Amino acid sequence: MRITALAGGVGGARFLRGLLHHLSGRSDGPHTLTVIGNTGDDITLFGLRVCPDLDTLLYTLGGGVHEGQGWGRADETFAVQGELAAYGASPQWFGLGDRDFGTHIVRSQWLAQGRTLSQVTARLAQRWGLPEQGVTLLPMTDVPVETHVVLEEDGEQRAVHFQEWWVRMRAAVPAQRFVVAGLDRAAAAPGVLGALRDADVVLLPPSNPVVSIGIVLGVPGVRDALRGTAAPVVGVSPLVGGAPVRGHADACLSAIGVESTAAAVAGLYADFLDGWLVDDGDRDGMVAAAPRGLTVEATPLLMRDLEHAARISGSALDLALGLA
Ligand code: GDP
Ligand code: FO1
Ligand code: CA
Repeated sequence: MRITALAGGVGGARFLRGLLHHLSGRSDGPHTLTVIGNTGDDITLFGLRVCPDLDTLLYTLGGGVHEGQGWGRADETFAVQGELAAYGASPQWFGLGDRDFGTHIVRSQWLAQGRTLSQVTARLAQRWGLPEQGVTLLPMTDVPVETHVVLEEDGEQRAVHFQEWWVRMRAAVPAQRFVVAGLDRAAAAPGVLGALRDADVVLLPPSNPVVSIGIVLGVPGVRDALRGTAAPVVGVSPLVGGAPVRGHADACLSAIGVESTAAAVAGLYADFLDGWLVDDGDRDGMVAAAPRGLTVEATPLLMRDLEHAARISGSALDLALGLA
């Protein structure tokens, strides 16, 4: 079975790690998983290209992630950051560990040598053992794009990088809107549209619907490929009991004028979504407001550990196979 998934960082990575665990126990293999990762979070810091969502996917699927945080490396040290701080180098609000720096250094070196982000990501994925697991990780585009957040302070509008809003401001300043710099010139990376068109199943993990999935959907051709694919498209709600499990998805939804409900999030995908998995606690609200033609199922959606994530991803996959 050829499975294709769109993904942001922590929510996407944990779900997909669960999916691989689930697939390893199925008898109908072999299976391949193509992951289309969000690159809107990317940022250049200290001259290095940092791709937080791709790295979260690499580290999580490769067994090197800091489990408590959900991003960054396990067993991390911060000697380089200390040296940078001693020089007064900025920014100091974004924590980069020494092991993580290794990824950014080699990525930046390979990009400077003229390789595309797809080629670089494929090399990084080899180091993390993704091909052996049947996983291909594709950036959504090879063109550098960056999500910026428009803020209004004292009647003046200004835009900051998504990471500054998310990490430094903790999303506490209301966002007026999100602007993805470079997205108009961005073409889908090689393999992205084909992976959606030729899939047997397309899954949307419980990633942030605005600044993760929403950004991937903005890449020219992606939305059309999802509308056109013969594969069932099934999504998993990132909201549990009407609230995000972590992060600031509610602040992102409110910025685009969408309620923080499982039904409203499904509405963002209504033109291509076939199945929608919601948390048990959101079942009643969902049944009342489900877009027409959408098959909805409810189950506990908290990914407490690998076993829970595997069960949830298995439910999403079974829902999709029932619609194929
Ligand atoms: P990010 O890029 O690191 O923010 O990660 P994603 O965009 O992939 O996922 C973020 C979303 O994952 C948030 O909106 C969370 O609500 C959602 N999420 C995190 N953990 C869980 C969980 O255990 N269950 C569900 N259903 N959603 C989760
Ligand atoms: N998140 C934080 O809240 N604080 C940090 O200092 C931080 C550093 C960081 C470094 C590398 C990386 O891959 C991710 C990092 N994150 C950090 C997470 C990241 O900012 C966001 O959670 C995602 O980009 C939002 O999707
Ligand atoms: Ca992200």
